[in-house]
Amino acid sequence: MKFYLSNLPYSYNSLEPYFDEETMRIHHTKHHQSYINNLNNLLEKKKEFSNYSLIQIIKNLQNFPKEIREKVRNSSGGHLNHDLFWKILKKNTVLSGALKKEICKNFGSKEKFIKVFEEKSISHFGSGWVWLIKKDSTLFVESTKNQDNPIMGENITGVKSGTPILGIDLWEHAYYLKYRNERIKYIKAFWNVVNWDQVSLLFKESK
Ligand code: MN3
Repeated sequence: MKFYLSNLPYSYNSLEPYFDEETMRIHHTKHHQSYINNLNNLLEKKKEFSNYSLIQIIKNLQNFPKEIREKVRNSSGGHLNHDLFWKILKKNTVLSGALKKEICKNFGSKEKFIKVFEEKSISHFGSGWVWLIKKDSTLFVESTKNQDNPIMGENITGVKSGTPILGIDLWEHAYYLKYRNERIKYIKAFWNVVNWDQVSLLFKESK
């Protein structure tokens, strides 16, 4: 097996009461695991891609045969998106420093950024993700469908590409056990578990 599920850097109950333990456990061990299993199964049949890293797969989807391209797109995106999502979750961190300055420069204030991000999340139809994306020297918010990621490129996702430094999972499996049909409550709760230290690190590392 080429790709595998990493342990979370925290316990399943550590984001309570905002993200509940049962959702975190199922989301990580079942949903994320199944994207990895699907990806490994697809690559098992296509040995010519066995030396591709996850990023190489995602950035070169056009190289995959048409009959498996959509499946590779969904499973590789699902793996990468969840890896990022787990990393940017932690309670009790504060937005500060260079990232805060950049968010204020691009959106006006932290509050205005949150408003833009929430509006994008609320208006997104169906499953997908909303991202804070860095591209050159700007930050912007975009949503992608299903398990697409902004690094796949505009010709695949239909939205402006760039490096995601923050993202929210808008699939029902991310919130339905606790928040049921009230996606808005989950989106509001998300701000209590954003790991701003990690988002700052991703901001600094991305070109
Ligand atoms: Mn998910």
